[in-house]
Amino acid sequence: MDKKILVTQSTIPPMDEYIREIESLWETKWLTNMGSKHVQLQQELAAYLGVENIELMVNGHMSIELGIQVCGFERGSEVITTPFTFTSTTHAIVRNGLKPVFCDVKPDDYTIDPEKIEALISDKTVAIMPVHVYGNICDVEAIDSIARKHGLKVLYDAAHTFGETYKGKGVGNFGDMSFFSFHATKVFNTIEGGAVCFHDEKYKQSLYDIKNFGIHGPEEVKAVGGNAKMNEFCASMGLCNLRHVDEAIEKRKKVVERYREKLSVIDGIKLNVVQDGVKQNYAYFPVVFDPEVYGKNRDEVQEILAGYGIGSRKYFYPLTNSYDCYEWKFDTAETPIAKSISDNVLCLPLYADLSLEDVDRICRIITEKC
Ligand code: T4K
Repeated sequence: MDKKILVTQSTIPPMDEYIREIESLWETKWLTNMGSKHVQLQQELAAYLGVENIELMVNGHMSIELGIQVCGFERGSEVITTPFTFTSTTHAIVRNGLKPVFCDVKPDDYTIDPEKIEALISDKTVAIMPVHVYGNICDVEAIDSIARKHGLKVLYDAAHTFGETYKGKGVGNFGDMSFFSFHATKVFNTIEGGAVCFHDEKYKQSLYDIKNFGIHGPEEVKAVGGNAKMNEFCASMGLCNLRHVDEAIEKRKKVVERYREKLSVIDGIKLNVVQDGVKQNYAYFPVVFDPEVYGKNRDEVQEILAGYGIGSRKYFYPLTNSYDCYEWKFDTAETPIAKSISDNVLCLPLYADLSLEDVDRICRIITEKC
């Protein structure tokens, strides 16, 4: 039986490094509630990401959900977003009592198509929520100018873009807020975790309140917050992983380069775009199959790979505008490019420790189509 390869694998530090990091927790017995690890990680991440303001959260999803919440939009307002994303983005909008309005994506990088945004703006629109999907950075300049013209907030789902820069600027600086995920499957992980990066200082207190019950002191509660704190064990994992993340991204780069070298010559396969001005993090390796030219469809390729013990994932199928859990019924035909990408894309295995021999094996199977 061939060695099993999963679609990704968490990057974790050497065990003794993590144990050293958490040793002090046995002395202090301070396990959560913004302890020293939380404080340190928040500072180190602000520096690494090159952002002024950051608030750590329990996971990426709650970062989005609570980030939207502190904006204080009226219930029933509309948020323009894309359906080509993980469940979380659209759920976070809906769980805030807001209506998602779906905009199609661009065929080259699968991010929101700015040319199609303005037609979707109504008197109920309050924000645009684009997704830097696969680490492809949205057209931040065009989105910014539309948002300014119409007085809308821009909230980026930056879950896939840890450490990326655009024209030398940390990606967390664009728009009003950016939401990061530090889930186990991400380029940088804190086991579970996430963060909100934001410009306006006024959100500092409200984000803190919302993640910590609105407690200002032992006898003082000033806001109706919940609990979305990152604990000290997760923060410790983050501190360790941050020391190794550049090395991990370098290793991912080598994997991606090998995939590109082997797969770019195959007809009927479209590889992810390489964007100008972007320092990439090599988060995902999406491949879009054209069944007419390649001779097999995406599902057949996934099945063939699975036969060799190789995992792949249809990130992101189905589109979120096909879900029937929302009170509104959307039509995926309104976002034809997103539909076509979602129907044909397959993310191949990618993680720092994936060997180039394994990449070659995966590419051989795809090249030989059997
Ligand atoms: N916005 C976007 C655009 C996102 O993609 C996500 C999350 C979010 C928001 C929300 O952020 P979080 O709240 O999750 O922080 C995964 C992740 O759970 C999810 O974080 C991620 N996006 C999504 C794209 O993928 P699954 O269902 O694919 O995970 P799972 O459990 O099938 O794992 C995939 C592979 O990863 C496994 O085959 C092996 C490996 N793995 C997994 C886990 C859980 C590990 O090596 N270690 C692990 O601990 O959702």
